[in-house]
Order: sequence, then C-alpha cells, then structure tokens
Amino acid sequence: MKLEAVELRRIRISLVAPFETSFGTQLERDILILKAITDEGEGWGECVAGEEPDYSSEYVEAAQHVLVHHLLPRLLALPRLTAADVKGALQRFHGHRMAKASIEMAVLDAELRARRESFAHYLGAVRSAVDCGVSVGIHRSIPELLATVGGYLDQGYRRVKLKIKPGWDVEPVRAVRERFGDVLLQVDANTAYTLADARHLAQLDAFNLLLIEQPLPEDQVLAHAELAKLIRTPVCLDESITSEQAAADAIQLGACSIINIKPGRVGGYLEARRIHDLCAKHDVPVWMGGMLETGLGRAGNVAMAAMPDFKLPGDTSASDRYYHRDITEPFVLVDGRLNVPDGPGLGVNVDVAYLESITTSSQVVRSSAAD
Ligand code: SMG
Ligand code: MG
Repeated sequence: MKLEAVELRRIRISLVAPFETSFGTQLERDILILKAITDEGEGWGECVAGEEPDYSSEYVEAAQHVLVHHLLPRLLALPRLTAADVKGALQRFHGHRMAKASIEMAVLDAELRARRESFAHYLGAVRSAVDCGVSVGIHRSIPELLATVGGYLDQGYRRVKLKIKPGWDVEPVRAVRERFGDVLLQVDANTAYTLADARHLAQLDAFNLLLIEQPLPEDQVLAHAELAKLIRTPVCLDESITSEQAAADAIQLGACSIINIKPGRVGGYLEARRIHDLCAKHDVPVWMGGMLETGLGRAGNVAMAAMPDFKLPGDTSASDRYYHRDITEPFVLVDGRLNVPDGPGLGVNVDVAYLESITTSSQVVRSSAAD
C-alpha cells in the first residue's frame, strides 16, 4: 500500500455529563480524527490525546504538530507501507505514542478495509460481544454519586469503576458497596497518591474491589511493587504501561497483577496486541481501558476487547454514555455488552455530514511531488 495523503481534522463535541477525575473536569472534547488516503482506499484513525497534558504528557495540539511536521512526512515518503511497518519507520522519534497510534490505526483500517478483513478477525477475537463496565467520575456528594451509579446499573453495566482521589475514596466506595451489594467494583486514582498513603489505601481492602488502578505516579513502578505488598486489593497499572517492555518490567517487579490496555497509550493496536500476548503468557489478566473515544476508537477497542486474555469488563461503554450523537452509528448496550463490529476494517461508518458540522479545523498533508 502507498500512503498518499492524510487528512487531519479537529472536532469539538460535548460530553453528556461532566467527567471529573483527580486531574480535572471535562465538559467537552477537542478530538483529532485522521483519514489515511492510500492507493488502495481510505482508513480512519482517532487520537486519544486530551486537550491538556494532564492524563499524560501528550495533548492534542502537540499530537497534531508532531504528526504534521515529523511523523507523517516520514511515512508519506515511503514507497510502500503497512500498519506493521509504522512502528519501525517512526522508531527514531521518541515518545508521542498517542500520535503514532492514531496514524497506525488509520493505516490499519485502510489495509483491512482493502482486503475486507475486520479488526476483530485480524486481532484474533474470540467473542462476538464484550462485557462492559462504566467509569464514574468524582461527584460533588455521595447521594449524587449513588444516583449516577444506580442509573448505570439500571442500564445494565456489568462493572462500575469509581474515580478516586485523596478526600474522595473510602467513603464513596463504602457507600456504593452498601447500596449496590456485590456489584463488580474497582477504583482508579490516576496517580493521585504516594507510597506514604499505603495504610490509608489499605482501608479499601474491606470492600472486595476487583482492583485499584494506577494509585501512584506513572514513573513509580518500584513503589507500586512496594504498595502491592502492603494492600490486599490487586494493583492494576494504566499510565505506567507505555510499551510491551514497560509491561514486562512491571510484571517482573511485581508492580501489578492486572493491566489496563489502551492502544493509544502504548503506540497502537499492534503494540497493544503484543502486551496482551505477554500478559496471557504470564497469567496476568487484562481489560480494555477507555479515553472517551468516539465510535471510531470504540470500534477498535471493542474488537480488541474480544481477544482471549481480556478477562474483565472494560471501560468500553455505550456511545450514549459519552455523546448525544456519535460520529459513527452508535454503540448500544445490549444486556450489558457491546457487539463486536464484523465489517471490513473498523466496521463502522463515519457520518461525514455530521463530522463536517462539528469540525473546527482541517488540513491535508500529502507526499511531496518528488516521491
Ligand atoms: O472512556 O469510559 C471512558 C473513560 C474511562 O476512566 C476512564 N479513563 O485513567 O482510565 C483512565 C481514564 C482516562 C481518561 S480521563 C479523560
Ligand atoms: Mg485509568
């Protein structure tokens, strides 16, 4: 396949409800959507970088900059390109995994659409629907939190994840456990604690949580291994796992017993698949994370979540958990599950007129005339 051009489009889209984490509150999203134009057809990609460098060091404006000025010129200059070539072709550029993942996704979509193969088939999916959880943000009060959680459970979600931070941890967990009995429950701190909080976090042991996600800063892998010895709740890493190598190191150190896989965070679906395979070999269960994706990212994530080692429900909620109107056909919860798309590539169609209507800017990068 020859990559001929890439269209980069920014869209602005409101969330159905504010989403508060330990690092801030989101009301709307500014998302970078890519369209890869090749000699064999087109493919779509979505960049998971947020508006600000608060979940990780990446942010959407920087992702677009590095794509336009560094990553895409290199890929557009190659005579031939498949998704499997992207990582190697971009090896000399450090970091920027979310940006790299977005172009790899678009190239993979184009490639699979051209040969009429689905993401699910390509990735080795073993299920036609995946169990879904929902990530619940920090609320202003416990009664409001209970109302939100109750609403999601009524819709059929199979697992609840509560965002926590110092001052909003043991009490909300206790309240949800008391009100909703033995619902599958886990928490996510997004790096908000230190190892000195170990005794405090051990209070969560009383609530039979599936896991605690990323309690400590992302570069504190050894401290996570220490923490894992001091609490009974299994430690799961999210932000710390940026590559297959990082996953291998964390597993060997005993820093986590479960891993949250986010293709965007690790540089793409191919690296995410390598992490899945590594974890399967080490009996480390994985689950699919979420970055408030549109239907494009959701389609890829749901396909990947159908792989065998995805043993826990993911943050793969239905489209209406995020957006009043999605840019693809919506993903709808059926008995607490989402169906895995089985059409070519991502298996979803972009509503181009709607996409156009929410576009705030667009640009096209082409291979230079000399190529
Ligand atoms: O997509 O349902 C979703 C969001 C899941 O909580 C979620 N994601 O750290 O796991 C995480 C957060 C990161 C995104 S916050 C903007
Ligand atoms: Mg997380």
